[in-house]
Amino acid sequence: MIQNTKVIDLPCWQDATGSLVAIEANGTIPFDVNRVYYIFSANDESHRGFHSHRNLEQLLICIHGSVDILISDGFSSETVTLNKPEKGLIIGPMVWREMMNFADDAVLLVLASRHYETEDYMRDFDEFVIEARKYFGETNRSR
Ligand code: T46
Repeated sequence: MIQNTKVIDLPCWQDATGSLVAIEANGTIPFDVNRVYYIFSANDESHRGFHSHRNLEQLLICIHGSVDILISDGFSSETVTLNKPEKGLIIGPMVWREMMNFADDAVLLVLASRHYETEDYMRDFDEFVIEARKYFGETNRSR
């Protein structure tokens, strides 16, 4: 996987009456949740994201429909399809993301570790690659 990202199976309780997914901060996901937002009414022409975050940690879940998430750590990239409510994608700091191929009925739910901070966004891909390579290079060296 791309560094600082992880696909997780969310705990799901199913019986004849339906299904329930529960997510606990600092349990199921490794951070406090300080913000929740969701994206809907997108379609297959919608292309969103195009940024990284310096500090933010997030869990993305497509709770209805499907969407592709392109993630890059500045070295390589990968596309993860989110297409079921019990599949989550954790994205940590210094990961570029783009969201595309939204199904018309897609609802992308995001649990975020921090409040909305415009200064946390990195929107220039070339600058992101330089900073991410420094960041992950240093992270790798300290392992
Ligand atoms: C991310 C991906 C997955 C707010 O006012 N508060 C918020 O918490 C957010 C997330 C957005 N906004 C405003 C800022 C913009 O005027 O909503 C508008 C659309 O936001 P943005 O263009 O950043 O949306 P996306 O879909 O490109 O990116 C969002 C998140 O911003 C980002 O953190 O990781 O979803």
